[in-house]
Amino acid sequence: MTNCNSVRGMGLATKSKPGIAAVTASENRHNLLGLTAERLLDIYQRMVLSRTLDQRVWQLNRQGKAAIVASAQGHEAAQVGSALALDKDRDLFFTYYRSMAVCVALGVTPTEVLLTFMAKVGEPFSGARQFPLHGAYMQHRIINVSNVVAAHLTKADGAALAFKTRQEFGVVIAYFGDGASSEGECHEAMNFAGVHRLPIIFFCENNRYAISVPLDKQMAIQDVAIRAQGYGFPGVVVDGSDLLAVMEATGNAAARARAGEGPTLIEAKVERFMPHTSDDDDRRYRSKAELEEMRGKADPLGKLRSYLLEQGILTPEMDKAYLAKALAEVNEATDFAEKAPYPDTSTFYDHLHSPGTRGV
Ligand SMILES: Cc1ncc(C[n+]2csc(CCOP(=O)(O)OP(=O)(O)O)c2C)c(N)n1
Ligand SMILES: [Mg+2]
Repeated sequence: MTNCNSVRGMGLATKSKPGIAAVTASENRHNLLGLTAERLLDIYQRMVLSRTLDQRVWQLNRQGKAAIVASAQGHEAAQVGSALALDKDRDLFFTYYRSMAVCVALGVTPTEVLLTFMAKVGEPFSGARQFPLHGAYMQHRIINVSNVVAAHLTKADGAALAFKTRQEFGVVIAYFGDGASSEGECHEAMNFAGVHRLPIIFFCENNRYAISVPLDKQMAIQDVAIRAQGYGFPGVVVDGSDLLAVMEATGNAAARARAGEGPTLIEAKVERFMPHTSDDDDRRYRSKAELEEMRGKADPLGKLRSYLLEQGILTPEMDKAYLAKALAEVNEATDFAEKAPYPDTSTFYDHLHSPGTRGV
């Protein structure tokens, strides 16, 4: 870590075991994190499932069956890696509109994901009253307060303050984008968290765009992570397309938080493979060449797949089987969600304040 409290990379690629002269990073990386081959394959399958589901929601949107999608394609390693580096039974996940892969990682099923995008009965976040994936799914400890950019960060502080006050040693992770980091509420939340040394991880998925606005029109610095200096806690830059690097950074931040050392800002550099949402046309502000280059360089699935193949953990046959399994699950979920009814108008006032209660 440098003097300015901001680090770039987490050291995984450079660590070596004493006495082993030429240990390459690729031989060692998951062992260093204590991840077994079995666990890695499970994580990879969650990423494959998230990508497959995400592609399906786009198809449903184009068929007029899903109102809107904010895609996680390109963000999967950042989202899945960070979520799975935490304790799903103890921590709290304050997501934002692009967090489909966080939800899939934590166990929200493909059927539930499609029910939320199609606003059908059985939708678990808001009873189909809200934007997809918005509301709360407390069984999975997921809270998605609002579509208002950065508005959830102060609420995430509140949850972290509760953890601290009750001495529960839980950690809050709050997900947001680079554009959100320019909002006043983001600064207020980070300042408060720094002052009170809250057990919170601010997890910024920096995809270089806030809709069509490029990063250099959002901020005059290179890394969002640098901002942590102003609030008195570490800022970490991590390659958000590298699952293992994300898991290490998030694990370290969680350990700091649980030890009472306070917040960490993690900036995961990612690429957004799709337009901002299904209502956006990104051909108006970025070129095909730019997109193709980033898809080649920063595909989290491709990177993890190569690593697993290299390590002999995955074979091309297994890979094919995983994709087929994900597709079969998503097809089954699609059939279910398409047949599911929309909420009956007699339930209009249900779920307005909290799922399962009458709002009036
Ligand atoms: C307070 C507020 N201002 C503007 C919007 C409209 N809006 C929705 S998403 C978005 C861009 C946010 O970009 P970023 O934080 O980088 O997240 P990304 O979508 O890139 O993941 C904007 C401006 C909003 N929802 N809330
Ligand atoms: Mg962005």
